[in-house]
This record gives sequence, C-alpha cells and structure tokens, in this order.
Amino acid sequence: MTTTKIAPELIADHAHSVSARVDSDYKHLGEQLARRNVNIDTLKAEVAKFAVAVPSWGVGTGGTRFARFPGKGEPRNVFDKLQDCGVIQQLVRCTPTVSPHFPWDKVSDYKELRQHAESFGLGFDAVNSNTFSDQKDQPLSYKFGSLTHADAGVRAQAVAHNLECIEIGKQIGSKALTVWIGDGSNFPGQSHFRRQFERYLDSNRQIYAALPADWNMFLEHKMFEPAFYATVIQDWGSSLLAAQSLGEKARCLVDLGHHAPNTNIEMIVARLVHAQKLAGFHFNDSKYGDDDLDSGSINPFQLFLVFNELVDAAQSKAPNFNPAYMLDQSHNVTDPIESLMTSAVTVQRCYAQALLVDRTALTGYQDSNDVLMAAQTLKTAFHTDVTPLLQKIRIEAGGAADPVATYRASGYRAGVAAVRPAAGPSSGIV
Ligand code: LRH
Ligand code: MN
Repeated sequence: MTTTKIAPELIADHAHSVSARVDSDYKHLGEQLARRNVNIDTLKAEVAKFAVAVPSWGVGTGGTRFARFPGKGEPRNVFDKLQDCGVIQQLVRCTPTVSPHFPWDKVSDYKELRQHAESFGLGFDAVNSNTFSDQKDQPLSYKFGSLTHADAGVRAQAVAHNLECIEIGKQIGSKALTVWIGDGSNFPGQSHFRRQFERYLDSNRQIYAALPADWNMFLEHKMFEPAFYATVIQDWGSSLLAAQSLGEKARCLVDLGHHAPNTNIEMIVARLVHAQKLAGFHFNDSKYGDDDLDSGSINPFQLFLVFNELVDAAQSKAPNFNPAYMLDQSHNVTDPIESLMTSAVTVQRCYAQALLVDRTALTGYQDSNDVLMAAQTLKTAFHTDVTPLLQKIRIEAGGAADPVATYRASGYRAGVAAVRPAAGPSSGIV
C-alpha cells in the first residue's frame, strides 16, 4: 500500500472538475493527429511508458557559491527527500525513481531506506559518488583532485568511496554508478594532461572491476567548474575515449549544462548513439554556464532536438541503446517540488513531440535536399500542443490534471514547514 501525502480525493476532485474539458481537447487533438496518420491512443500508450528520475539533491533549495536562500520546509534528510519525491510522483506519475547522492544520502540502514522509498511507490536509479568535496572525517583532501590526484593514497581513497557507493547501490536496487569528478587545473602547467588522464583510467579500471555483471558505469563530462583552466573529463571526446578504454559497461552521460553555450548537444547525442556508448542524461537548462535551470526553461527546442535523436535511434533499433533519463537541477528561487514536477512534464512533452516527427517524410526531404521541408517537418512536431495527451495520461494513472495547482491546493509545503525546522542561510549548491 503506497503512502500518499496528497489526499487522493483532492487529486480526483480536481481531475474530475476538468475531465470534460480534457476529454474534448484530447478528442480535438486526436482529430488533428489522425489527419497526420497518427493514432492518438497508440501515441498515448507509448508516452505513458516514459519515466525520468528525480535527483535526491534537487528537492532541497539549491544555491551558488555566493549564497543559498533556503525555502520553507526544507528536507532535513534523505527520508524527507524521498517523501517529497513521493509527492512529485503522486502528481505527475512519470518520476518513479530517485537518483541518490553519497555521502549526502548516507544512512545506517539501507534496507530501511529502500522500504521507505517503496512506501511512496519509488525505486532508486543510478547512484552518484562524490569526490568533489571533503567530508569532515575524511583523512585525505580532494583539493588537488580525487581519482586523478598525483598522490596514490588520495586516488585509493576516492576509489574506495566509489566501491562503497556500488555496495550501497546493490542494497537499494540501483543498476548504475555515475562518476562525475571536478578534477582539473586552474593554471597552465599545473597538471600533466596525459599522465592525469592515465591516472583517471587506472582509478576507474579498479571501480569498473567491482561493477556487478548487470550494472553500468556512467562517466559524466563537464567543460569547467570547479576547475577553471582544464577539466580531466572536459568533453564528450574525453569521456568516450575513457569509456571505450574501460569496457562495455562504461558509458557516457550527457548533462545538458556541461557544454559551452550553443554547443550542438543533439549531435553529440547522435555520435554517442553511433558509438553505442550513450549512458543517458542529466536534464536541465542553461544560458551561460552549468546554471542547472529547469529543463526546457531557456531552450525547449534544443531539448526537443535531443529527443528527436533519441526517438530516431530507438525507432531505427540502434544497437546497445537504452539511455537512462534523470533530472539534475538546482532550484534556487522556486519551490523545488514545483520545478521538478514541471520539468518532468516538460521532458515528457518533448518525448511525445519527438514521437510525432514524420520520419518517412523527413528522410525523403533529407535525401532530396528539400531543406525547408525537412526543417518544417521537425517544427510541425515541436509546435504540436500535446498538453491534453499528457493530462489524459496523468489522470488515467491517478495523477493530477494540473500538478502545480493541485500541489498548491494541498497545502503540502505549509504542512511540512510546520514540522521541519527552518533552515538558516548558507552557500553552495545544496
Ligand atoms: C556536476 C553535477 C553532477 C552532480 C552534481 C550535483 O555539475 O552535474 O552530476 O554530481 O552536479
Ligand atoms: Mn549532472
């Protein structure tokens, strides 16, 4: 029996109050799509299978190096975080898993943690290790790196932490380890690029060797920050080199915010699909750096183009293709639950629109260099308002027609604020 923090009657009443409107909008969209030889019920069945994981670190208010302004009812620990993730899943019905981060989510009893998640109908996605910050009781510092540190003792400490994350992941039912490290340099000459990369491979070979047979290892590249001159895994090329060197279970994870502005990320996705090395995604949006803004909030067409590559790969049966979808955002000025709900729906929306691309027509236009019509074929899908379809999917799954409206009507935030002590101002991303 799933614990529901939002009264199911409230969700049902809200859904009922708009169901007639949703039904007529759905019927109208169905007529439009039928003229494009698309059966809306078939499309609905496909989109209803879509799921994206929520980052445990995303339900608390985020911050920057300058400041973090906590909101009301900040989660005190991973148990509160899972309860908040349960609310998100209860309302949007497409976020059934949580991606945890260690040691931020460390507990003494992982069986209890797994049961707590399951009580909200949640499972665990990829576990994330953390050798980009020092923990208070940590013997050796990661100031000058972790898996690539010049000192073998520091590298061994970082490897041991990743092995511990795998052990935790096995207990909570995860099937992947995400390794993002901030290792790099701030000044030319500070590091020897090739020796540093060799140390990265050597450390990760030890982690790779500890992966259970049915696990994957996700290597996450990032252009800069915290290093501001060079980052060891700075781009998809370095990540791919490493994944190909490590083996079949190592793949390349694409965090949308980890590229220079205007980078053609959808083409990077196509390359990683070609290389059979696409791990999956950390979805977010950005205008300048790793801003970790809500997915699709700045450049929704780019997010659509990424899904266009993913649907094309799936429909053309690209080998070794089963990407993991996760959000990775920092909510500095919004209620994290509202941002995560609207972001999950935005990602689901882009998937639905990508399924609407007429790929037969597109291939014809591409092969005949009818450039205008090729571009228009994508725009036609992107401009299709699939809102009634997404509402229908949520309502049929017991979710909310309008998640934010129902969440606000529930008074959940005020409720948790009454029991969770107010958190003081601080700085840093979490
Ligand atoms: C690095 C990153 C990584 C997480 C961290 C919270 O910028 O994207 O995926 O470990 O954010
Ligand atoms: Mn990330």
